[in-house]
Amino acid sequence: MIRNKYVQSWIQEMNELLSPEDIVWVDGSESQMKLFKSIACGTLELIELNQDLMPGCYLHRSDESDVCRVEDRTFICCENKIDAGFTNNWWEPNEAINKLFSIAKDSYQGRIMYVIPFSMANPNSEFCKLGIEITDSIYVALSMVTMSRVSKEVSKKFSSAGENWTKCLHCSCNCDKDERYICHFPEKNMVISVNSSYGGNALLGKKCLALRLASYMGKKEGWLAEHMLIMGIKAPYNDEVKYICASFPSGCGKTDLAMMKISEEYEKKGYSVECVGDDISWLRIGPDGRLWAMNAEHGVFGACAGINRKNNPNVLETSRKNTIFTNVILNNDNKTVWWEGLDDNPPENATDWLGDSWDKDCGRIGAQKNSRFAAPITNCPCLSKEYDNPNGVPISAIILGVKRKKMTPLVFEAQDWNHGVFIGSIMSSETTVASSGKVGVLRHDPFGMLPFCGYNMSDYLQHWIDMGAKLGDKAPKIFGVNWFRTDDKEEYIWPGFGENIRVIDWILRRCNGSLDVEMSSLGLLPKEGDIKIDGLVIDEKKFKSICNLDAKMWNDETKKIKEFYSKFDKPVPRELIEILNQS
Ligand code: GTP
Ligand code: SPV
Ligand code: MN
Repeated sequence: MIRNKYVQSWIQEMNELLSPEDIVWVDGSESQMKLFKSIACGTLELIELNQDLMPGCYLHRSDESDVCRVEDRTFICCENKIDAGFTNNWWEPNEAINKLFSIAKDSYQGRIMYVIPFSMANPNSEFCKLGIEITDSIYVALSMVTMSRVSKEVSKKFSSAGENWTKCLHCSCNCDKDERYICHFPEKNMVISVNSSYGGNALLGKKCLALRLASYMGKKEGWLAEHMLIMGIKAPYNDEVKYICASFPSGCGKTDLAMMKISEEYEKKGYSVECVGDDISWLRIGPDGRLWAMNAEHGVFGACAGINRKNNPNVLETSRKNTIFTNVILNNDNKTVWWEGLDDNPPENATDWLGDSWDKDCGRIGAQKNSRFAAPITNCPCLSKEYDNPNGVPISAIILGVKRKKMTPLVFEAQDWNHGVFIGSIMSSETTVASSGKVGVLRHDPFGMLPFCGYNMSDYLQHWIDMGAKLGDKAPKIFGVNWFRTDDKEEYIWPGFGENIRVIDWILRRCNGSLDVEMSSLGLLPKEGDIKIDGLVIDEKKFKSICNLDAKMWNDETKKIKEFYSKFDKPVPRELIEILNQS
């Protein structure tokens, strides 16, 4: 129980609306989590995995329709439509609440109402944000404890928080996809989500609070909430670890980069990589005038597809204990999990994500394409000792990544901060399975924030420009990357994963001012030979092609950018228009 009259009156109000059988306050304690897991195993919401091989691990299967974020059913419910902007769906707040409450009414009947007081970012940081999620799903409750910070200490913080916390209401309902709504009320500091229990739709501290509402708060308070990983890199020519942030749209490689395993050869040369965060960064200007970043989360909600011992052993290792898997294959013989691409040993006696019997020759894939794992970030073998620093870490460079078969070079550098904001504003990337809708469709996704910016996109870009003006000559350099260029056979040209250290190396050297560059219309490109490819199996001609900008393709691209800018419902900052006109 929390001593805060605003909390108590909201719980009372929700109790009357939802009519639960009982109320359980979640404190995240080990004994409570143990109890929840045993209850969830009893109701088959969780399946216990092999506790010798994978201690503390469980499998969950979702409703067939409920496997990813649903952007077309996600709304910003602010007073004025223009404040949500053309990149968001808008719904008048009172109308939205009426509809959502009619769906939520009595929907907890015969069920438990779990009340989860949580903190996004370290609760000892002056920058943390408190929230309370109410849910009737024990799977959501367990996942929230992994992904955010839930503890007795956090609960105590509410007694002096007044009204300064976010209301997060989640109702499982009957998972009706036609009545599924993920609604954000920035002016009321509230989120309501009904009819989905999938991560980004239901773990309301994550995308809903820490990005959509936090981006709105950041605009008002002078900071940035971004879809970015944070990593530290030790390089032989730097005395200290340098930290960088990198944004990529959903499903384009953040978790992999944040935890990348570099080759022994690079380790021997004196490089090492550490992870601070893999999905959501909060960025502020510190007392020293530099940009500082902190991880808003405390867990990893990672995609399983693509994880294996070769490409990303650190990500695999992160998911080997105290992890909840969703929608992967169950090996019935040894009660472990499997997904396509994990290794060459598909289980013989297996059950697929839908609960049907499965084997490799049955003609169906067994793991849902957006199957996920939720693991404590403390599992990460390369976790930075700074991951929890209440001040965050100082940022030396910002990377803006996209997934594009053509056009965007492997790496390039912005001429200055505003040019970097321009590059962020024109990011165009292929859609992935992280969200419903067609996969592989190229779309503009500024800063990887298209689905997560909780306010008008013009104001967001202006806010980035304003942050740069405040940072002045202390602003980090901004870079673009694209690991995903393909050849005529549709095969990736760049080996990616651990070899991305070679690109990061170029970026860090550029931050030290030690390399020269080539000019291009998109930005500064590496000079031939400056990105090391020794020891790689890569066709030199193809490598050269991904390091350069094709003039005709860029020319076509500028037309698409103009078209995109013309869709904005408030003026695009003039600094960006000027850059476009010169490009
Ligand atoms: P979300 O959690 O949805 O935001 O995804 P993410 O941005 O964290 O992406 P993640 O690291 O889960 O990777 C997504 C997909 O990209 C996986 O299928 C990876 O195998 C693939 N991927 C990641 N890095 C690379 C790379 O360097 N090269 C190639 N070719 N593929 C990569
Ligand atoms: C994403 O889609 O960007 C994710 C997964 O990281 S979710 O948390 O569901 O948004
Ligand atoms: Mn993500």
